[in-house]
Amino acid sequence: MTVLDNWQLRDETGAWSLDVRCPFDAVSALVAAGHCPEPYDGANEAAVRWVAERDWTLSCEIADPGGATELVLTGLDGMVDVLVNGCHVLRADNAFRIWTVDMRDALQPGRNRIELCFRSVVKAAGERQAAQPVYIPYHEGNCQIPNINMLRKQQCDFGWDWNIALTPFGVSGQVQLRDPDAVRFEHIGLRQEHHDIETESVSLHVRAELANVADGAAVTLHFADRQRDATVHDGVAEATFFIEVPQFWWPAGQGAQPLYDLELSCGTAIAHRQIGLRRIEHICRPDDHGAGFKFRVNGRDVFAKGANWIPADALHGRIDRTAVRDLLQSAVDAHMNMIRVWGGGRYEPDWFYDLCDELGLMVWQDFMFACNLYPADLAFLDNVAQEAREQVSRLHHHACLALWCGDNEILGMLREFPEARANRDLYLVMYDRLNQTLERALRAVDPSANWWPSSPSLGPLNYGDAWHEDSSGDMHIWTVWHENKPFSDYREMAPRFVSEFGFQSYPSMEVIRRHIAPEDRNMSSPVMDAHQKDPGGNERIVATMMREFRLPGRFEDLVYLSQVQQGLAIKTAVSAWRALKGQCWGTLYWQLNDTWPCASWSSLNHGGSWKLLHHMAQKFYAPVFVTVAPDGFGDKFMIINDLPDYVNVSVQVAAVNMQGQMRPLADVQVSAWPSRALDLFELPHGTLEKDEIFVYTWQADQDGEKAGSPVPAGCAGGDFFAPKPWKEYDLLDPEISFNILEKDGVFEVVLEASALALFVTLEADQPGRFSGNAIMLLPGSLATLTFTPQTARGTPTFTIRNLFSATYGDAQ
Ligand code: BMA
Repeated sequence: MTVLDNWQLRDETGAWSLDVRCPFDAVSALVAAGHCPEPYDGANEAAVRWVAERDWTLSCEIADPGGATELVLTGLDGMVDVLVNGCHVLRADNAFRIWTVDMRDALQPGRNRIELCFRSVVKAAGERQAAQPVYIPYHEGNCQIPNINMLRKQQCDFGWDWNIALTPFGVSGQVQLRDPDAVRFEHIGLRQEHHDIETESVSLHVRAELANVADGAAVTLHFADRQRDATVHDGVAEATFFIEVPQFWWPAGQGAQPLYDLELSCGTAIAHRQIGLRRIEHICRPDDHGAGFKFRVNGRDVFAKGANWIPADALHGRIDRTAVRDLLQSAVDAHMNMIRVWGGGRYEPDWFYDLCDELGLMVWQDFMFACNLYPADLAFLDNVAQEAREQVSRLHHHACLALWCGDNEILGMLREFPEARANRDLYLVMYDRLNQTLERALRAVDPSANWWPSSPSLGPLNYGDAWHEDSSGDMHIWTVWHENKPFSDYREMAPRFVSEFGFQSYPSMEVIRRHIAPEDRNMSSPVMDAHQKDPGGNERIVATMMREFRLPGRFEDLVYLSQVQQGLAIKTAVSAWRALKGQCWGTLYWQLNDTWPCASWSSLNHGGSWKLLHHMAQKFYAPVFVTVAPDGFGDKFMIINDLPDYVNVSVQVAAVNMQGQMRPLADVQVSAWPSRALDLFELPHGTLEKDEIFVYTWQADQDGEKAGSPVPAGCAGGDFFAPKPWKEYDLLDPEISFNILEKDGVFEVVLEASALALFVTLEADQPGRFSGNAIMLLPGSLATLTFTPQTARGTPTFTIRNLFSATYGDAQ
């Protein structure tokens, strides 16, 4: 196939014209060419709006294409009419589909002109809404620009409660020419059959659909050092590989991720796939509580630990593989084993799922529908069915792919939109048609796929409230953030699986400095407001802070404390639900990453650096983890073991006062099984003095057959827990001193405190990765944090913060 690479983009007025290469989005291209200000800086968002409010044409000239007379277009992001030498050959209205055009009737000898006419997406969305037989509601809080639900493109493109509304459009894939008569693989259906767990053997069934081949043509397949020769019959060639002793693919933390190459060839047509051999079962059996929700991988129940994935940038033209790899690597580094590709974004490119295969990140994949209602006419449903079939065909073979889910939060919207409340029959039936369309399309392409109708959902055909009902299915628990409940409210729920819960913080100072001018660095400045898309979000952050902490006086301390607070909120939730292991089987917090620099629920900053939540996640998602579960009687210490086997653990608990004086309380040895969380002991209320908190450490070593083999990372740890809000403690100035040593471009910072120091955090004036942060220091013991700069640029200047420096001292 020939890639058409050199294009010219011009607007309807003729005022703007620029050269672009696919993939691109128009907003990024105009910014890069200096025609628009950087939209992520200051309050520039509005200055870029005009781009999507007009029509644009993308054109290129090609020489006589010879036999390559078919146009193949992927990622056509917008409402696009395709013209060849002025002849209309296609209207494309779905960014998630592959479009093909036979150009033979329109081509001419010599040079040919191809034009992609992009109708303003803002106008097109409004026109489509006006043409609907009934109004189709969309979430007005999320969609700052109306009617995104009319368009099959990324739903967060018109804004979201974390996204800038830049309405990008363009080509996120490629435009290519191909010979319509050449042999090609249209679809490669792959199905793994895992035989009984004793023998562990696996059959890989391959069913290749080909175009332009005669019956009897030969297809050669190579897999795992084996070769099969198949013959085409009715355009299909089939083969099975039997692997007696497979190397299984495992989620991160459970084992390795071996990937086998599969190659198919038929004449000049060649296709490749990377295959991880694994069985992922989605188990939702009725039980005493309701119905469970868990993933079983290769026969082993795996607690899903992770976060929600949103697009890596608000402008798809800015997304690149290296930066995405870094984000996904950060997820794995924080002991995550699953991400949810959320339904308001996009089906990610192939390389994204390749990375997840390599890293051992299971993917919960939503179909791209979120928080809005959608049309249910046949043309729309046909379009969606085709989209779903193509996406499942493209992605179903990935080892990482654990679950397909119909949408994000539409069931809640059916209760929220006044139109849907007034006419539930109509909108529920429309919704069900969409949902059934997706399920059918999925099963037609991959009958063995795991399917879940919606997130959250109590289960198939149950349209109840999975935001508050914890007996079955997956939950979105938003009581703390959206309903302003205290952190302890997380403990009131006994969910089976939590696929969303979150708490906002501000981006790190290193990010703020890049995009917010010094004079705007005030929490309620209009520019900071412009970087907060959740109405009331800033108030929620500060109001919660007033409940939990003494309020900082300086902007930078407030930013820091917002991240400590976010970390504590999510840690409270994860600790509570990991402690229900056996009944609850997963926590995916909202959200892993950011699309632009803004106040949000993310644990990674835009650009990939770690917020304090991510550092805390690395600890609270550790495979062996000790936690405190307060109840009416006292504080119960519990241990969770996510390793594949049991471990022997010793746990030491002490009371520590603000000076840092320790009073040992308990020292126990236990054998911790992976199947469920284990109670260690309970210390009654009154165990601690007024100025004391709990400090505890643990060390695990593997027992049984594995004795002597190295214990994986994350098996020894330490933590601290305050049973009262932090503002009730009279902290002392820990007078932290530090020494910096440089070794091969990595900076070691050795820290020492004179009193108990809490949430001690280093910041650098350049991008890079710290080995840890938000740590506790006890007087008399040194702690070392390392900083690895992103690029070598001289010795960084470090700033050190802790709870005392932010909320006492100068702040008062
Ligand atoms: C969830 C998500 C998003 C939203 C987030 C924060 O419901 O599905 O729609 O951004 O909450 O409000």
